[in-house]
Amino acid sequence: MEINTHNAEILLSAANKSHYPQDDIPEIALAGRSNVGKSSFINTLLNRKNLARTSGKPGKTQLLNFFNIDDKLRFVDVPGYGYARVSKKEREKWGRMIEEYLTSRENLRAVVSLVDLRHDPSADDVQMYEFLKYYEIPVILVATKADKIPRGKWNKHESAIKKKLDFDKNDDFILFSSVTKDGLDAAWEAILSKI
Ligand SMILES: Nc1nc2c(ncn2[C@@H]2O[C@H](COP(=O)(O)OP(=O)(O)OP(=O)(O)O)[C@@H](O)[C@H]2O)c(=O)[nH]1
Ligand SMILES: [Mg+2]
Repeated sequence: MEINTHNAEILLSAANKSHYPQDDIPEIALAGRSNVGKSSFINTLLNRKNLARTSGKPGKTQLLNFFNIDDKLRFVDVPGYGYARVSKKEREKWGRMIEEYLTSRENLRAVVSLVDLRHDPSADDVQMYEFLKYYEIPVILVATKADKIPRGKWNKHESAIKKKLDFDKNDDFILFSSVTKDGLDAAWEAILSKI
């Protein structure tokens, strides 16, 4: 499929089902810990500086943000999990919002699950991966911030992440950096194979 990535815009932000777009355009959702680089991933794939707003302030993205790409594909930026400085009540609200989307959205083709290449996946990362496997949602695992690890150590970090997640070798695994753009082509290839 030919997609003109220049033709990208934020479409809407949704708190629940009633706000989701009503059509058959395929969606790829981005999930991961707060600050892992979800919004940066979107910006890098669309070659835009700040379409999906990024910040040093974790927990900034609080709604499901739908991005329209050339009327052929949507990215759905999901609020980050594991941010300690939000109340329990707020965390539960996020949980329900994310769960509702992931378990009932027919447009969803795959989830790009982002983890930080530098660290072992957190308990939340493991839980998210298990959740996606349980619901049989195709996963594209993206290990971000690869620029912060010397290339010679990438393999070691990749193995540690796969081990901790009990990674399914049928899922895609992509080493990625929004700074160097490593993994950009592989990420697009994986996404286009799912839609
Ligand atoms: N060095 C480096 N920094 C990155 C990379 N990706 C993201 N960052 C930085 O990490 C911080 C968080 O990035 P965001 O893209 O806003 O993270 P997010 O996952 O969208 O965060 P929330 O919206 O809070 O859930 C920003 O300061 C980014 O510049 C990367 O590949 N390499
Ligand atoms: Mg974000």
